[in-house]
Amino acid sequence: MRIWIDTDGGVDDALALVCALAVSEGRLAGVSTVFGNVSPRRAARNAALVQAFYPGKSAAVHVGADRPLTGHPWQDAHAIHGEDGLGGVTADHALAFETGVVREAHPDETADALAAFAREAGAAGRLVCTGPMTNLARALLRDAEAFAGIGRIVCMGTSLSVPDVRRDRAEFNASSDLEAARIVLERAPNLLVMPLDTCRRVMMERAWLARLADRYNRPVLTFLRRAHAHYMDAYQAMEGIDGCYPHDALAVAAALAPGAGLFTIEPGRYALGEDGAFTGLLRPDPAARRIEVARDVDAARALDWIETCLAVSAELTPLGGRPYTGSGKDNSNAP
Ligand SMILES: [Ca+2]
Repeated sequence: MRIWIDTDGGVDDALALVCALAVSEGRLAGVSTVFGNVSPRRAARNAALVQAFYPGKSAAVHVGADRPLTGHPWQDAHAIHGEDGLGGVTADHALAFETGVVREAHPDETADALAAFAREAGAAGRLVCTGPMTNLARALLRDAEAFAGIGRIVCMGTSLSVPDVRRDRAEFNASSDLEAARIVLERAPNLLVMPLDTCRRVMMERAWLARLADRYNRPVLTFLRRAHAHYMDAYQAMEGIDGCYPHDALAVAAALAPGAGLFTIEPGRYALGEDGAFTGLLRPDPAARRIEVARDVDAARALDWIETCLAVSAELTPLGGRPYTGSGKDNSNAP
């Protein structure tokens, strides 16, 4: 299995990366970043940082699209994920990561890197998109054929229902670039969509994460626990829960552990809602292309799968000391 993660650099993205690194024994085929929770540059730094807990194994992080396909302005999600996307922990760490890991590039070059991965990996390729779908849409527009043989594409985004009509949109990733999401639904082969409301059936409690961080006692676990503090505080304020939903890690689970029986996956034909609280909603449309959707999840099994990933991560990462190698300078604080 060859794994590529396309991420927008938030807290659940960091957990998703850790899970992907666990499944891939600490080495991904590549990472690309997109605007969303934070800027794509910031997201690249965050992805490099997570990989730095696995010394000597960092894959290149390609900086991708910094705006939707329409070019319209976008809103980040710092209120939920923190200014740096990781609950402020990056400031404390005075982070360094392996020099040369982050590749500044034109969004077209990053789209081409994604397509090159799809072409080379073929049936072994697993592409997981955990942010707005802009990079994948760009890649499909430029070289759809490259994706024809890919093993699986999983995108976290869209929603099957409107959880709360007071919301200004149905889901963040799809609504942040609706045109890109539409292109992905129309063209991405072997596509599985992981909707928000399915993800919200898995509650990751603060005490659960704290317990695992203590049990597995590695810098990467301490980092995850601390990065989640702000995120969980935000959910506590918004929804009164003492935890959060591991959206992006569930997308990774669906792509990398299809035999684990975590999800109820059904085919369907959908268009995307475009107005207000319905923006990014999956609306049944008999004229649309058939895709697969994770309609339900076994929450207990999903949490067990994440725990297994954290246990494996503990084995893969060094105990104590600075987890970082090299001395990459932080020059990407700007959102
Ligand atoms: Ca994300």
